[in-house]
Amino acid sequence: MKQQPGPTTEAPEAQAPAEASSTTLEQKRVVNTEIPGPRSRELHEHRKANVPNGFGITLPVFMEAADGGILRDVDGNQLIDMASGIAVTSVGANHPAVVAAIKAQADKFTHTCFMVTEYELFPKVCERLNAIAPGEHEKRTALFTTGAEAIENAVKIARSFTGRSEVIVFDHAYHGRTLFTLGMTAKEAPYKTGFAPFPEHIHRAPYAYPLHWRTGAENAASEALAAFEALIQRIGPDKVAAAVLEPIQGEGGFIVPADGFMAGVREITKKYGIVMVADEVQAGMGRTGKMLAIEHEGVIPDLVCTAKALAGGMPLSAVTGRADIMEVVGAGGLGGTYAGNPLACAAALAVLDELEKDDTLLARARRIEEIIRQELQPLVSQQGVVAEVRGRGAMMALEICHPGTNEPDAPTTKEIASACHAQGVVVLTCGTHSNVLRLLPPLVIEDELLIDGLRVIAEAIQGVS
Ligand code: PLZ
Repeated sequence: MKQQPGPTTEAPEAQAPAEASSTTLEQKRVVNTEIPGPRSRELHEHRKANVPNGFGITLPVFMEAADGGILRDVDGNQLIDMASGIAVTSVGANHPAVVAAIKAQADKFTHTCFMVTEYELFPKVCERLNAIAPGEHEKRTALFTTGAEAIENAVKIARSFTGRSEVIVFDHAYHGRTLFTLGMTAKEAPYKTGFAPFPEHIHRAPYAYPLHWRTGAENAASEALAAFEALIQRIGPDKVAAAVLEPIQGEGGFIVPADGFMAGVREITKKYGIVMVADEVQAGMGRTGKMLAIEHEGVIPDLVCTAKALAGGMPLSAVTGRADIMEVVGAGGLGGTYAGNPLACAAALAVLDELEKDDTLLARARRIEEIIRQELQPLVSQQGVVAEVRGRGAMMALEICHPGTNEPDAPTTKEIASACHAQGVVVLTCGTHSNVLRLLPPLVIEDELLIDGLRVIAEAIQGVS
């Protein structure tokens, strides 16, 4: 066991391979201690004495450096990052161009508040997002700080535009932790426990979840759409302001909707003058192999919410959409002290440059899907616990069920995740029934490291099967 001096000490590390210019940590898994190691355990005790228990923790390990596909902890272990801080560090956690952009802007100024005096970075980010969002129509973008804030503002804008009050969301949806977005979020524990009452005027429709559709996957899209339209009829079409949905559901279980479902939602919302809002907070910004996940569906939503990977870890979110909708809110109706913070905007411009450079990173996302399917698809069997491998690009998941059934198996999922953690692979779980193992590696992870991580996962699964 190797005791490291502490989190503030700069430990020089193995040299980066010459060709990988951004890499400062050797891209290799290293497990020197038990995980968590002694120093992490010590720091975790300090945390417990100071931070409320309400902040959950996947893996109580403290990090001192992150780079490429590696997270290095304070005990000198190098863990493989299959989480990207929940789909945030897609270009890597210390991309040189992003770091340089943040430093350069910090030298100039850290804040003016865009509602007080202006700076060019803000509209520059908006211009880029206006070009990225699908559709040839004129667009506007409003910047905020968190994903939840973007969703809340999308709802405010849709209400303002339609003059209607009601909002439709879907089963398994996750939209945030603020009170309104918590009302929109489906899963009860741990998110909603003890926090009721939730805001009214939120209605829930089924999401076309192929694996669990009661009458069979082939009926998921048509029956879910019929239920959606019936719900609109029950509420009254002239009362529904917005339908908000994730093009691939994230926290709910990495659910890729049945073919035709998104297109159907588009058609129905158009028919009733309902604003369609795509929540791309988790799936967006290159994660799925396209800039936005909705592009896989060929659908043009009215509003698109982005956050997470947009600014490579700096807090920034956006609502992008049809100019006629976005311009309805009067001056002063939108904002926030930190909305579109200059450091975050500088980071976002650097991230967007990286994501738009020759399709390299988007192609990486698609390659990551190929590798994951190649390594993990063979685990799907009637006798095993892996019911399905699904997802798009670098947003992939395994649904864990009791063998030969579609019954969610949360304890086994937890056991697999723990086994991966012990071997130095940071995986996350998700799903309404906590039975989905999700993989969100940074897009810059090297093949060899990814494969090492996937083999650890495969072994962990074989260990419980
Ligand atoms: N919409 C689709 O995935 C955030 C939540 C982590 P914020 N998902 C990670 C946690 O347990 O708090 C998310 C999302 C989708 C909205 C959000 C909310 O984004 O930036 O966390 O507010």
